[in-house]
Amino acid sequence: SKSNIGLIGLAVMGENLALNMERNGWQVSVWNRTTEVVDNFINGRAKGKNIVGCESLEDFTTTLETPRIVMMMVRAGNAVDEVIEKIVPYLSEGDILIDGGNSYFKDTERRVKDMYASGFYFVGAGVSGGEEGALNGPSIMPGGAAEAWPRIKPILQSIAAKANGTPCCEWVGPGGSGHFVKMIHNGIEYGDMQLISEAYFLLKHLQGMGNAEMGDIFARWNEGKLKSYLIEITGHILLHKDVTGAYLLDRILDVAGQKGTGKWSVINALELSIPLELIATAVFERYLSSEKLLRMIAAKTYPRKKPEVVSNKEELIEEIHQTLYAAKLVSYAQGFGVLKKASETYDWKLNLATIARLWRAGCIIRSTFLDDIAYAFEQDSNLENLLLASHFSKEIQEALPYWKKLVATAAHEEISSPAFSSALNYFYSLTTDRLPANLIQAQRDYFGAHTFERVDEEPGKFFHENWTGHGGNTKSGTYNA
Ligand code: NBP
Repeated sequence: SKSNIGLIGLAVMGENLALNMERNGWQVSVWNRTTEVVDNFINGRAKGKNIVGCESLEDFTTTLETPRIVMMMVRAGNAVDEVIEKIVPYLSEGDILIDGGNSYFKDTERRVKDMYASGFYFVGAGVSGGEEGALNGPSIMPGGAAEAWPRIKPILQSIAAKANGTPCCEWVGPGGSGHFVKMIHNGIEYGDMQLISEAYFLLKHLQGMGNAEMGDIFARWNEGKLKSYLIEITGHILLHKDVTGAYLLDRILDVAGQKGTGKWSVINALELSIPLELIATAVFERYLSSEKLLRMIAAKTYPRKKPEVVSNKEELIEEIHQTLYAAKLVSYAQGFGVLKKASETYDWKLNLATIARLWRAGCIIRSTFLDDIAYAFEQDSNLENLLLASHFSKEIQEALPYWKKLVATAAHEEISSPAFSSALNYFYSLTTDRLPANLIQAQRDYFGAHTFERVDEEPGKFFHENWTGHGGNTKSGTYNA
């Protein structure tokens, strides 16, 4: 019989997705550029399963029921275009190509258009959950040619993670929107990881706490409003010992790697003129962590006193707990702000509640907190900023006394907590109706005749002042880049 779906690319993600599909009752054909990989899979983990290994792309396409559904799990970038180019001669009109890799959304935007023009339906689907998610149920964020959705929906929803029975796989929108949403998911993941790392660092240095005790604290936090996969695994990581019986975490070099999706999130936030400071901080901190040698030299130039242990331990733990929550909320408020602006800019009509629900299970940022976010957007689909939702404003008000105290203590004790303080400053800037931007406007007008609006005049009326008495009357054009 013919296969229901074909999968291209048998690295860690593709292999596990194929097994997931087969387990859910679908017959799967597989192809990989390096044929040996196919053989190893078919004779290994796929043995005895309803999975058809193919040596050539031509064979692969003949084993599929038509119209065909082909999912690619290859490295993002040129590899995707190469596979498309190679497979298209064997496809027929109406066939569907899904790119499940971490492709850049603008590439997906282009591929959806080009494939439409050739009579094919292209879908860019973000897949999150790593190896385990791919096997047992990832979060899937498909977008692109909407015609494909009814056909791919049963397969993708069957393999996706379920949150209270609902699959974490829903249609996101047109063009590259699925990959954009996945990109922001990853950016948020960077932010969450940075925040958790700052919490760990403050527990360690403001209390001199050991790994076992911190592991217990994270386990406890995982039962409350911070309940999430990343909090859970942090608890496990803290307690993990290597073969010598030492805590492994203490032996891992403090240099963080990255594959670019955090950076892309920030670049796109800059392009959309929307603040995404917390994620930007997380990305920049990874860069700074990589400058280990420079940090070692600088540490000698500016020797640091040992932080003083904060006396009230339970209070400090609560300060960190509340700060972690509040700063995380700021990060999500910024992330969803970028999604909202992207939706308007690219006319994607994203449903932010649906997106929050897609992330409740299967993916790395899964958490109970996303239920509250979904609820907030359900109550008000035009919500300007998550911090304005009544549930969250109560939470922030509760956290604020702890949050500002902790940021001040960390600063005083000379412990870096850039994301905690960035979040607090965003909160202060957001919640004031007078920023010092009046001075910036004055300076811009002073040196460049960039003009300004006045509080005592209509908005949209621009003025130029002859600040020095010898300037001309010629203004610069008013526009915002
Ligand atoms: P990789 O990102 O390491 O990609 C390896 C696969 O791409 C292999 O099957 C390889 O074939 C194939 N490939 C390459 Br490289 N160049 C090719 C080309 N020119 N033509 C055809 N095939 C080519 O694998 P992965 O980690 O499984 O990730 C797959 C996708 O899923 C990526 O886009 C990744 O960003 C995304 N993703 C990964 C994770 C994760 O946790 N790893 C999670 C979520 C999403 P070969 O065997 O012949 O070299």
